[in-house]
Amino acid sequence: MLTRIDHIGIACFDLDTTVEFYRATYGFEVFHTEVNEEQGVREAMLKINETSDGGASYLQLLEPTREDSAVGKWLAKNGEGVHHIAFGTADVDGDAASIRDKGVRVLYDEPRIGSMGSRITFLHPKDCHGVLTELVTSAGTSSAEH
Ligand code: CMX
Ligand code: CO
Repeated sequence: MLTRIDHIGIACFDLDTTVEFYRATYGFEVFHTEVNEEQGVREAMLKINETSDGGASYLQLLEPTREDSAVGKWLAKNGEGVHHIAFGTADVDGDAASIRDKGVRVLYDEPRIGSMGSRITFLHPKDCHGVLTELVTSAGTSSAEH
C-alpha cells in the first residue's frame, strides 16, 4: 500500500547552487547527500516532514554524474525541473508486482538501491500519464527483511 509522498525528484545542473536556493529561499536544510553511481546521480535529500507511517517526505535534488544517465538525458532535453515523484510503501516488491499486473511497465525486475539504503523501482512515464513514478521502501519502514 502506498502511504506517503516519499519525495519529489528535481533535476538540476548544479547541486550546490540548487541546495543553496532551497536553504536561502525556504529554510530547508540538507538531511543527507550521496552519490549513486548506478543511477548516475549526486543527490541531496531535504526532509520536509515526518509521516504517520514512520517515514518522511523529502525533496530529492539530483545532479547527473554523467551525460548518458537518466537525469543527464532528461536535463539536456528539458532543462531543470521536476523529474519524478516517489510514493512510499512498506512493501515495494508487492506493490510493484500488483501494479505490473495492471499493465503498467515496471522498469526493474527487482528493486534496486536508492537514497539512504532504500529499495526503489520505477514505473514508465508513458504508462503513468507522463509522470515518471518511483516506488520506495525506505530502510526504516520495510515490512520484511530482504
Ligand atoms: N518524466 C516524464 N517523461 C519522461 C521522463 C520523465 N522523467 N524521462 C523520459 N520521459 C519521456 C521522454 O520525454 C520520451 O518521450 P517522447 O518519446 O514522447 O519524446 C520518452 O519518455 C523516452 O525518453 P528518452 O529520453 O528516450 O529516455 P529513455 O527511454 O532512455 O529513459 C526512462 C526514460 C524513464 C526509462 C529512464 O529515465 C529511466 O530509466 N528512469 C528511471 C531511473 C531514474 O530516473 N533514475 C534517476 C533518479 C534516481 C532516484 O530517484 O534515486
Ligand atoms: Co527519486
